[in-house]
Amino acid sequence: MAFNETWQLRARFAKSLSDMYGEEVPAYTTLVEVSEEVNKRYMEKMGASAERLGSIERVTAERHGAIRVGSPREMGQVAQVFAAFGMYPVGFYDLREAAKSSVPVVSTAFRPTDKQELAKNPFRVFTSMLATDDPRFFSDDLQKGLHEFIDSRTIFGGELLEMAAKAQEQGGLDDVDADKFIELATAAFKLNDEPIDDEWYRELEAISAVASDIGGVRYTHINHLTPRVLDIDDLYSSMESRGITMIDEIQGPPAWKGPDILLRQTSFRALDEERIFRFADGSVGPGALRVRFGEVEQRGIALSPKGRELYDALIAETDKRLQAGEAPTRVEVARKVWEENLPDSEQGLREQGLAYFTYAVAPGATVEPGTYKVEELIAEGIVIAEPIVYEDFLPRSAAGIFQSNLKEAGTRDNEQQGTDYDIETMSKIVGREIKEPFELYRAQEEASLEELATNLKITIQPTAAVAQA
Ligand code: OOG
Ligand code: NI
Repeated sequence: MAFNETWQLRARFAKSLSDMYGEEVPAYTTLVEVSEEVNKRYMEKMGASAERLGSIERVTAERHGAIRVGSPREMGQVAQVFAAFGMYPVGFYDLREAAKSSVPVVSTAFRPTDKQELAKNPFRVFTSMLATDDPRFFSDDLQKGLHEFIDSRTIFGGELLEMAAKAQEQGGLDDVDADKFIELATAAFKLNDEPIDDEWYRELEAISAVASDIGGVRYTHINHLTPRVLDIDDLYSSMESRGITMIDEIQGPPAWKGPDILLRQTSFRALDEERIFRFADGSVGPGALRVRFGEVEQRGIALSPKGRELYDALIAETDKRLQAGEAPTRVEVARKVWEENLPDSEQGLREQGLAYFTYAVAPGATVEPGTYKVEELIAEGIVIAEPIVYEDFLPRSAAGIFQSNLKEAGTRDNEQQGTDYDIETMSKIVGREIKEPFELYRAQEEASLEELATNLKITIQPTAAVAQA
């Protein structure tokens, strides 16, 4: 009997969710097809350099999912399921603050954390929890109603959780168990056709479509699954020419002549989906809801804290100039701001300590003993730098994606004091320590520098990115 290692379970889970989601949302299948065409075109155009931020095998299989849960209990359970797939919580995102409209959730992302695991299969899931106790969104009565409703449902059943624990303990599962586990885990995220209570759903929807999507139904479901492309501008125009209307712009960094950093994302609008409702008069029948959408992403280089600070400042500067009417679109303004402020080469990013890289000895290279700066070794052809790809999310883009797909802004009472959440409180909720993205990238760069020093038998000065606190 064959044994499925953790990463194999993860790859099977990602594939299984993708197959299910393709049946639920046919436009997703179109998006995946177009993404594959775009990546093929890009490979043909760019040759080997196309794979600088990940092998084509990795990128082709790469997806992120988004799911939403209603309580700390559900968050803890989903963390147990993801741990079985080698996916651990990384990063804290407070979308209540990042969004202009009413998005009452706090989030983390579950993903593999080490380099080899990411290379084998980087499946990650952006996971949001409804902040049911935040009085800016929910009155005392509603809070009570929400708690009762959510506490009375079971999304992750006992068998699924037991198998998850076993998979985690053994570092995988044999074939028979693996089949069952993948089936149960996939089913937990399947769209359910149990009638939805119309009155309750619409009451929450008036506050936020995100609240009704999470707290208005007895199940959860995949909200979206996102393929990765190597050229998101090509993807955007290819989708439009197929007659699929995309949101107004690509979120995150603009297209420009320098290196891709962080994450660019775009989506097409949520579609009205017909679902079965139970109405106040007791009758059962179809009604429309609109919560799911298609999204695509392009990934760039991971930034250091200093790089991230600069990125945030560039975004603020872009907003300012856009307000002042400098150019008609945000993307045009952003491109100018980027060209004025960001180094347009990987070398520039490294020298200023703005982004993370790994370093390896060039084939056959040797060097006299001594103390060196990594940049001089690169200049002499002794060392090769590879960018570290950004594996996480951006709160403002996430809020933008949430928002651009809501029909209404919803309601929110800013006179009330919001409930505090941070990475520590969220770690308690998840039941595991949430890792800081920067720390993971930094550790990766540091480890590669140590290995380099050992291999070349020299001393290497810390890079500008690693030297940062
Ligand atoms: C999650 C939205 C965030 C992203 O890619 O930034 C997200 C959601 O809609 O539940 O997926
Ligand atoms: Ni997403």
